[in-house]
Amino acid sequence: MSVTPLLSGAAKRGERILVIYTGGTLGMQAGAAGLEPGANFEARLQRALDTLSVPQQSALPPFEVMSFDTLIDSSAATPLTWQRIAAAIAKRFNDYRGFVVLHGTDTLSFSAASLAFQLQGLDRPVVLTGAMRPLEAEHSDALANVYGALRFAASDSLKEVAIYFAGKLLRGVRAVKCDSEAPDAFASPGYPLLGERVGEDFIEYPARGLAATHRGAPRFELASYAGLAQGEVVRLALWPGIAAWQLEALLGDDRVKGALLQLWGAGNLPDDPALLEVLARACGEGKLIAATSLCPRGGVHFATYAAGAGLEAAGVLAGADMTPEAALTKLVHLLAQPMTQEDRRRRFVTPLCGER
Ligand code: ASN
Repeated sequence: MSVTPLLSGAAKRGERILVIYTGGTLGMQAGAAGLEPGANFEARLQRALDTLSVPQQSALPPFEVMSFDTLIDSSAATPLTWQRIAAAIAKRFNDYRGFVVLHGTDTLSFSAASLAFQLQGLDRPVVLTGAMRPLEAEHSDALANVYGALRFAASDSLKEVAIYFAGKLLRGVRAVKCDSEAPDAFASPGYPLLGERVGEDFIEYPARGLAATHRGAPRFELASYAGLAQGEVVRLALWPGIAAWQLEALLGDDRVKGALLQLWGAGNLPDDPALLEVLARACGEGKLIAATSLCPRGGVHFATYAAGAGLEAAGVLAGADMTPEAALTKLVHLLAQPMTQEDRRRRFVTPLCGER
């Protein structure tokens, strides 16, 4: 991994932003089988930035670019990818005033959520962005997204993991991809915007930032995710007609250490005691099982309906209004930590970085 200074001028390292390029459509070029991550990214980015207006160029903070050795379509990301991005930031943390991570959009919200758990207590911005169209494509959103991400990454008041996309600054651990085609592809259904671009202004809403207790004093948790990258945490969304043997087939495997269930509405599942039995058995075996809602807004509250009342007794953890991304990456993160199962269960229901 090399770090190339761009627009560095006389700025000292601690005044610069580090841009970490991991792959994704933003930097893709046509290959034999379709779009694939392209090389020479630094030079291509510089060419694109040269097309910005003079006031925009002078508003850009100085930055350096670092490219991952293996550039991926983010559909190929695993928990190890999340670990590598966090490690790259942690290693250089004190050398830069902020970080921009360029990432494919398909799993960008998973990486953002995972970074929020690994890089707890941030005292500077970590902003992820990507694009729906490659940098050199017609009507590309790539340059505008990189420009906005750099502007917010230079903020003195943003102290958390955020996503900048299509003019919106979202809390990373609250974001979901909600469109597979339009440029405005991300939303945070359970939390308001942290900031936005209005014309040439980049506005922040600091009152919506993380509570002081959750930021300003870095306390990174960088455990190995290697085991978790082998499929130890699974995810299952209910469907009408789901049978207990199907749940058992997924949760009964010894290799499974944790699971995210996506339930109906406020936390309901079909009226079949055998389903609850499978869940109770898995929890009893020490598996970390959590539930969120299939609805993008609201959350799960097991006590609301009789249909959900058995879940708590079975040992299932309520994910409240967490996104599936946040709940799944939190399960991975907690299972990677050297702590007791009781501590994992307690921390799952405790807000760690604004995720619930
Ligand atoms: N498949 C791409 C990726 O996630 C999609 C994108 O970046 N727009 O890498």
